[in-house]
Amino acid sequence: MALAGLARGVTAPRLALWSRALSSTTPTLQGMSNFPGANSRFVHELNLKRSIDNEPEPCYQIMNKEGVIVTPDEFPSEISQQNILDWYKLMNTTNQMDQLLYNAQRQGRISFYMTAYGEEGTHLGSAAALDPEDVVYAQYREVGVLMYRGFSLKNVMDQCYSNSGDLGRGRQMPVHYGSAEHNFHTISSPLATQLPQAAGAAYALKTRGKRNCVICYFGDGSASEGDSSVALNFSATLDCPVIYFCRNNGYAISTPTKDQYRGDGIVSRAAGFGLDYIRVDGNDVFAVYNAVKIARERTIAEQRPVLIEAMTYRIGHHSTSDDSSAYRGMDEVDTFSQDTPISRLERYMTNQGFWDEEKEAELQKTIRKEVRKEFADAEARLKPSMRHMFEDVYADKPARLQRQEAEMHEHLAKYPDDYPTNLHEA
Ligand SMILES: Cc1ncc(C[n+]2csc(CCOP(=O)(O)OP(=O)(O)O)c2C)c(N)n1
Repeated sequence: MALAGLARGVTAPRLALWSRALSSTTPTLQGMSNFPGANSRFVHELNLKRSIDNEPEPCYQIMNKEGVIVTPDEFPSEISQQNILDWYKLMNTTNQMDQLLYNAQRQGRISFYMTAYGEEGTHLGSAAALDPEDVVYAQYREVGVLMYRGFSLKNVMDQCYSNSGDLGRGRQMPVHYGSAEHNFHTISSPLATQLPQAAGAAYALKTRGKRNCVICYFGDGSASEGDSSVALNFSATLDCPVIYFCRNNGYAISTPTKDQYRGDGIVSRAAGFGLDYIRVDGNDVFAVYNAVKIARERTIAEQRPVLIEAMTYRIGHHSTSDDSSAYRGMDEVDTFSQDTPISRLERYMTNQGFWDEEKEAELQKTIRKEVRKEFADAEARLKPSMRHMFEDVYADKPARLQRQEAEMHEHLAKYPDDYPTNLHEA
């Protein structure tokens, strides 16, 4: 009867159903509170807990800095030597591509760029554990995930050059990749927008009965956006098959993590929202692989979201618009540069006897040739036709867009010397 007074507007039969549902799911145990909001033990000592007394979440690792497998039983036996060589090549390819495109921006040849130095282990380890039909929502520093799925060097270069080969027809800033063919949603600059979208996409997979999941990458800085909490809560309450993959690289541009949060990183938030979780060494590609593999199995089988926090370090500047020497010392960068996902994997391969200096030199030479060729081709390609500016938003172009397009053409015809229209496709 006490309930009746609270549930205004609810008819008696429905109320009876509610109370039956409540009593069947919430056993009234001796000494347990039985509130609808939480079922927990009663205690009789006053104890205002200090969150800093909690032990920090451990960090899962299989391979140490020296490239030694510290827990052989944990090594993913399905990963072949060829897989490892392919991962290593792709990590180095993104590295060389980063160098070239970063410098190209400094020379004014492209407008913007972001490197992923030091975070290659989070890309390859996670991408390899997914199914190609799993849906990716990325932040912007995860190009290796997309390339693992088959997005080519040409695709990358064309996008960064905004040329006629760009799948987005030059309408996005460089590094804002997207590819329907690779189940990779187009990057958007406003931080954390991808997190609630990922929960929604995962809910859609679930309602369609697909045995796939969504993976959503984000940085420690994005985790401070309100959208991040919204997304974690929606994904948990709607039982969504989604993996939230945080790359905790120590910085959000110039804001170090010590100014970003007071809790135990990002992983500690998972339990609060009811997600399963693991913290992993992001520089250990095998540990990342195992973490994503188990997360994927769990989230699909049990329709429970998972949060993975991969600990790593952003070795490069935030982007071409940043000079990180203004807010961090070179000694810190030097220290972290001694132990990267690439150097660790190289040590592993050398320890295992299938890599040496000669092979390394040969690989770097091959990659340099491939990267330079695609770079030169992309630079030589024409820009997209200007008509694309007015396409692809509406199935039928509205009258006002048709008017604007006609105005643009009139304007270009009036001032032909002021616009490099000859660099664009017709
Ligand atoms: C809503 C919003 N606020 C601010 C920015 C500017 N901004 C771009 S990247 C960035 C830092 C993000 O850091 P983090 O999520 O840790 O990713 P990281 O760059 O370290 O990979 C900021 C503040 C933005 N793009 N969107």
